[in-house]
This record gives sequence, structure tokens and C-alpha cells, in this order.
Amino acid sequence: MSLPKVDKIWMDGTLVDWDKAQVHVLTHALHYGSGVFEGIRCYETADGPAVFRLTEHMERFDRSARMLLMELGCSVDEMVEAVKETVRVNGLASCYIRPVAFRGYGVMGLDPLPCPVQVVVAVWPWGTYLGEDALTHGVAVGVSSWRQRSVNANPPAIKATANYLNSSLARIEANKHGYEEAILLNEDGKVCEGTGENIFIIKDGVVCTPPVSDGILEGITRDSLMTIARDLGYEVVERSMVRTELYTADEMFMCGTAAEVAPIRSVDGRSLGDAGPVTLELQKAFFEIVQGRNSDYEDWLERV
Ligand code: PPE
Repeated sequence: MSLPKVDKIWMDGTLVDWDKAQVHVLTHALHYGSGVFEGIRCYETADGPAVFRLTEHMERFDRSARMLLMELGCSVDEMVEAVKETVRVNGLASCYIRPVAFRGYGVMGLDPLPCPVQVVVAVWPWGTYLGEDALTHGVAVGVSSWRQRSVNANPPAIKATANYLNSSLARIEANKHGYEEAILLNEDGKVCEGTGENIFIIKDGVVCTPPVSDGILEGITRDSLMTIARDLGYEVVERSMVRTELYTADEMFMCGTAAEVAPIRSVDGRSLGDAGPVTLELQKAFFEIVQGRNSDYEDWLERV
């Protein structure tokens, strides 16, 4: 995917031209992965562009930074404003939003604390993440030979740039094996998540997703879908699951800001068939909400 350029990027409090949003090659984060980020989507609605659960995303950003003792130098409210301003100034009806905070230029070595912190918000138009047909025809996934990072090493709960080395290894392997996406198990064999998505299975009408304690990112899309499923009357449980449950699930899907709600059509070459009824119902409800067509969830939309 080559990046579609837009006009401005927000960098440390000011809007700069896209081509001028640059850093030094001795930026700490480039060498040691000392950064945290978010992925957020702004959707086109009848009342103009609306950012889905923006405050919750910026709260997670703030938590990720705090866990790494990284001073952002601005409050969650100020970050929310920075995002809105960046979307507005670029005149986009819908887009993907990428806030990133990282240790900048000035000091080298493994102690990041003396390094300055830089904060950036970039936006660009980003269509379907897992391929053109992902949302309709579903994706083929494979269980990775790479393991999910332990909760005690590069903790999955921190949305840190360094964590995505592991995701990249898994994604490369999956793609080389002909799958669209990988699923990672932890060292105990428990199902965790995709390289950039949470996962759900549906078994006997119950909607199940792995618990945070097995080592996942606490996804905002995951949280939204648990709420939506409960509101639709489904039983929703967070519980550990093992690989074979993926083969015997009635339905399965992945979800995330970039991936949205993507049905899974096969796991390790074992077919699950076309997207099932519960997946389709949740996917439909999700898109109605993010596109501002369900006023019951209006609180989740933040107008720019
Ligand atoms: N797990 C991981 C590892 C993850 O990266 C994401 C988001 C999720 C779960 C879902 O979280 P949420 O977006 O809050 O529902 N992945 C982001 C980055 C993707 C990328 O390729 O970059 C995203 O979806 O924006």
C-alpha cells in the first residue's frame, strides 16, 4: 500500500506540510522502537466526518505512554483537539488517523528517559485493510509459528511500536503461506489475536473472545462489538481458547480499527464456510453505528 499524501501533518503542536514532517536518522525510536501509537478511523456520516471513539483511543494512547514513562506534554483533551484539527485541515470526509509519540533525537543508548518526546498526528485515506473482498468474502488465516509476546515481555497491552516486530514476522509468514492474516497463540497455546486485530468465535450462539489476561491488546473495536452483541441479546464471554476451537467454531471474525469487522473463511486450510449470520449481523450493526445511522450509539461518534 503506498501512502496517499494529504496536505498537513500535526507535529509537536504545529501543522506542517506532509513532505516536511521529518525526523533525524539518529531518532531514538528508529533504533530502539521507543514509541507508542494509535489507529483511529474517521467515517463519513450524514452530519459530516465523525471520529469513532476518539476519546477512548486517546486515553489508551495516554496509558501506553504512561506505561513507558513517556511524557506527552499534552492532555487527552488536547490530543483529541489535535486529531480533530488535523482531520479538519486536510478536508477529508473519512480517513485513518495515526497518532504516534516517540523518543526523538538527542541521546543514544537504551535508557530512553533522557530523550525528548515527539508527538505526531497523521491522517490519510485508507480503504479496506485485509484486501478488497475481506469484508464480504472473508479472510483465510493461518496459525503462526511465531508466538504472541508474553505479558512479561513487550507486553501486548501497551500499543508500542516495538511490539509490531513480532506482528510483522507473523504477517510475513502468513502471506508467504498464502493466508491473508495470522493468528498468534501465546506460549501456553492459548489463542490471542491477529497481527493487528482481535478475534472472536461464535459457538452454539455464544460470542467468545480471548481475555486480556492471555496477552492481547484491549481493542476498542473488540469492546464495541462486545457491547453491540450484548445489546442484540447475545451471550458474550471472554475466555481462553485453544487452536482446535478455531477449527470447530461455527463462525469466526477478526476486528480492529483498520480491519473493521472481517469474517474468517478458513483457518489453516480448514474451511468455515461463508460469513455466518451472527458475524453478518454484528458487521452490519457496526457499520450502521460508525456511519452515524444508529442514534443509540451517537456517544461513540466525535464530530470534527
Ligand atoms: N490487536 C492488535 C495487535 C492491534 O494492533 C490492533 C489494532 C487491535 C488488536 C485492535 O484494536 P482496536 O483498533 O482498538 O480495535 N491495530 C491497529 C494497527 C494496524 C496497522 O496495521 O498498523 C489498527 O487497527 O489501527
